[in-house]
Amino acid sequence: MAEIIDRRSALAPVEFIERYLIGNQPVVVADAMNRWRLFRTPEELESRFGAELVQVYNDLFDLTNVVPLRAYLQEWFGKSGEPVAKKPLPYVRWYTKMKDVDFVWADEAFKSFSEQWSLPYFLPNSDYLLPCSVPGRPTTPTTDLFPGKGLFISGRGACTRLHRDPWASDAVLCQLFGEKHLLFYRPEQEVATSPGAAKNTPGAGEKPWAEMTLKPGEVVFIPRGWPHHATSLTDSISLTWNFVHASTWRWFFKHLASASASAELPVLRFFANRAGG
Ligand SMILES: O=C(O)CCC(=O)C(=O)O
Repeated sequence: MAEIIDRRSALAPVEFIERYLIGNQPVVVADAMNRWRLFRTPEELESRFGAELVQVYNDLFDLTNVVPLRAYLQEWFGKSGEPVAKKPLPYVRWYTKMKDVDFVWADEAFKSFSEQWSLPYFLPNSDYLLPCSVPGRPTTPTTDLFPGKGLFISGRGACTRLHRDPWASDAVLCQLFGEKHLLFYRPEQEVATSPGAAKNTPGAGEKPWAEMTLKPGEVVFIPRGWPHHATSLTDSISLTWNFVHASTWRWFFKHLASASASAELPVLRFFANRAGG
């Protein structure tokens, strides 16, 4: 039988760090977005950012297009019936800058709503290795750049296929609108997760360790090394970022010495060059 992922409220940062971050366990926190005043519907999102250019990906992380957000919402949101028109369904991952390349980034949009949300209270507010922060100085994804920080905007049926996050990083996924179904596999489970691998769809072979539905207002913590697969059960808007906290430095350094880290160098360099000090 599949495991049940812990669902917590009033989760103290000390407990989060020990039990989930160092302990490398997923958790859902139900009350961390209670005070956010961010857009909560596709209509609000469109009226604010409809004209902005956004990055469109396939069901992994291959960029396929750049379009005005309004064009994506009009084509892929509010559809009834089976979402079979196009496979894989396109998926907007509107990331902020994380590489030294000229591109379409979400930085200006994030600046414009930085006062309408806050660091989820259970997360550490300083001492990050990624982004590289000055020890003790407050660091927050509301105003600081983090790798993989962005708005994930997906029509019903769009997926992010099975993968492990890069940089030996942890991630949080904050659900603003709609519902997502998530499958989690343990890090030691042998599942195909290399980008582009045709096989990295769940179902064949290993069974997931846990599955869950993420609902609006909930934040799920996705720990380093855990293969995971996400399907948008409805049209969906999430806010997400990745990080490496000093408390998990051992795993980060071990990862840097591994072969897969070399493909991740552009992002690591970008953050290394920005490190304050
Ligand atoms: O929400 C999704 O579609 C995928 C989220 C995810 O895989 C991640 O944040 O690492």
